[in-house]
Amino acid sequence: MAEQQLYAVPEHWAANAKVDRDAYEALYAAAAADPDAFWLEEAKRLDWIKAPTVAGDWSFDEDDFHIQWFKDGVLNVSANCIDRHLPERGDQVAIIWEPDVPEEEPRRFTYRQVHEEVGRFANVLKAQGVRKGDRVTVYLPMIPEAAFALLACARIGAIHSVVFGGFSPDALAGRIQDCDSKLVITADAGRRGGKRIALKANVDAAAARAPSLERVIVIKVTGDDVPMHDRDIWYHEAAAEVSSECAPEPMNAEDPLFILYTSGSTGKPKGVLHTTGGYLLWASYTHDLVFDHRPENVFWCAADIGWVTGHTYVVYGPLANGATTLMYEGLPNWPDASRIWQVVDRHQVHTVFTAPTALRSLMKEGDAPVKATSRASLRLLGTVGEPINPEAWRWYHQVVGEGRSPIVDTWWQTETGGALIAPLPGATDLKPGSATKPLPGVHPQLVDEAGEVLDGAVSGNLCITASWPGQMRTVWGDHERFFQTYFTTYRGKYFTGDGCRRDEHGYYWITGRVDDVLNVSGHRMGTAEVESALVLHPKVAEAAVVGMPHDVKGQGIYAYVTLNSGEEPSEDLTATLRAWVRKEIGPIATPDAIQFAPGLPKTRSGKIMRRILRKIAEGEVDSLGDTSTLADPAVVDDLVANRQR
Ligand code: 6R9
Repeated sequence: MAEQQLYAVPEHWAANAKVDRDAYEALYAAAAADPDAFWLEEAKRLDWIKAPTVAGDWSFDEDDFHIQWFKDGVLNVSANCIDRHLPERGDQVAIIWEPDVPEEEPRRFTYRQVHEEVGRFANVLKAQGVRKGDRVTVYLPMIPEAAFALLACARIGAIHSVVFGGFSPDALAGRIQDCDSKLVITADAGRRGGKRIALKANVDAAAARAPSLERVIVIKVTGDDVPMHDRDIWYHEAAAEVSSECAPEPMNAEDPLFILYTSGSTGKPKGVLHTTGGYLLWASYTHDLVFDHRPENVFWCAADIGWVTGHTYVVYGPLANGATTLMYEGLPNWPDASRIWQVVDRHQVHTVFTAPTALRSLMKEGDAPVKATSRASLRLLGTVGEPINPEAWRWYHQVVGEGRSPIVDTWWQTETGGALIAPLPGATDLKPGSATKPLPGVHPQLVDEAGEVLDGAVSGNLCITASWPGQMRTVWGDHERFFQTYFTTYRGKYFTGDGCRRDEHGYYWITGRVDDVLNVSGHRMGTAEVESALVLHPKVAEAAVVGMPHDVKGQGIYAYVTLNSGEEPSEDLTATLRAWVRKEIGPIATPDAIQFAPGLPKTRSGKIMRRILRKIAEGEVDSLGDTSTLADPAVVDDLVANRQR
């Protein structure tokens, strides 16, 4: 099989890597044999105010359910990401910022400058009454101030909740209310691909539906004219009033660091909570191992800070390790398909870490835009967010990387804090499309539907049997939902929601979600969220949403819509409903196809049979399976006849 082709560790990597094959095996064995000793030793990579004496204290069992790591340790995340580097690398560039518009000048901040900026930002927050434990919502474009805002929250012990700038006012309002946040940090507007995103206007619209909101700090980015209300203050004005000296707050390892909302298979998005010590350790550990971190290398994770990848690999991991991290304001294919590789040349980037969807969209433009650039500085490539198809993998490896750079395909989730299954560039032979093997300290297991453990080369549902420091600790405000969602499908195990195959070499191949979560361009989207948005429209009676294969996005959104009686399907209505969902949730949730259906396939008990809807959306109309249990089997013929392409 072509996918089984092995790409051996390149010689220069094998000879020079921090962790080679033997070292990986030794680390894996050590972490399995004595996890507590292993993690207490690893914890030394952080700077503790009080070093922990215990590592993991956890149980996934219902009677005794709890997850804690390093619980008697005290530290501050921002001091770990900034202050402790000052003696040795105060003048090293910590953050390179590349603007949306290529003609504009990049900005660079040394660790010393980041220290000042973060101290000042922290004092602005304090002056607004923000205290340890308060929630601060961050709704910003990819600007350096976004990193400063996160680190400023961490410095004073406030809990940040970043909301992706592409989310609608409604989605933003829901996320402000859910964690009862009183303060939002935003910008007048954002810039992406030459377009404006009206962030401040969105906050104003959200405020009407978010009564907890008291204060909005506005960063001037575009200079757009925005109305300022009583609750609004300009960041630059507030910053002029305060000093840049702010002592970091001592935090217990289990104090919350941030909330990040993510989609599940049911209900509203969940506020995933990560805590201070375990999360930072996981960010540092995985960034170091998976990317073979060296302080002299420029590291570029192209994710937005609105997603967990941006948290862990733009901000926390690299800065905890004293790296130079690149933040890019814009889009991968704007102004043209050379942009990413031009940025690589401009900043002599060593590692690029991006999503398969971005690669597929660039691949469509051919090799010329890549070959127009040098990329001589590139040594390591990474992917995250969704399975990478072997074709895109090979293009990345051969055309972008010219065969010399390993690809680290990192599998993980918002819930896991950082990578769990990923190759190490100097240790792991690669197979295109496989995230390869678990990191030391990670214990994956495949189970069948009944929960039977599957050994050897098999496919099954992916569980993790033991806690790791970067694991989420709870769903904000709903600990019961945390337990129910992740620990009841297979008792005593963390269930990831992913299907997975393990091959004869023990390599893991993630096959995608087995629940009702879509992965659209690497973004998680609950089918239930899109359905709720659709049925809010006055003409819609019922909606069912499934995924469909999509060349660039990986998965597209296919919506079956039943209209209220008296309403007629039309192309106009299709456009209206697409715009409606965009407005309700955000552009990433826009349905790719809408099929008007007089009825949906339901069992006699009224349950929608999504299996059938998925098959039709996928075009597999000849393998619909058993439809005899349907209340009205005839609806299927109509659905098949009117399938959207
Ligand atoms: C980091 C992130 C998590 C879901 C996850 C899985 C999919 C992520 C992947 C991958 C195959 C990879 N996923 N990385 N699938 N190979 N390397 O993406 O977090 O947004 O929470 O999404 O993404 O299905 O369950 P998140």
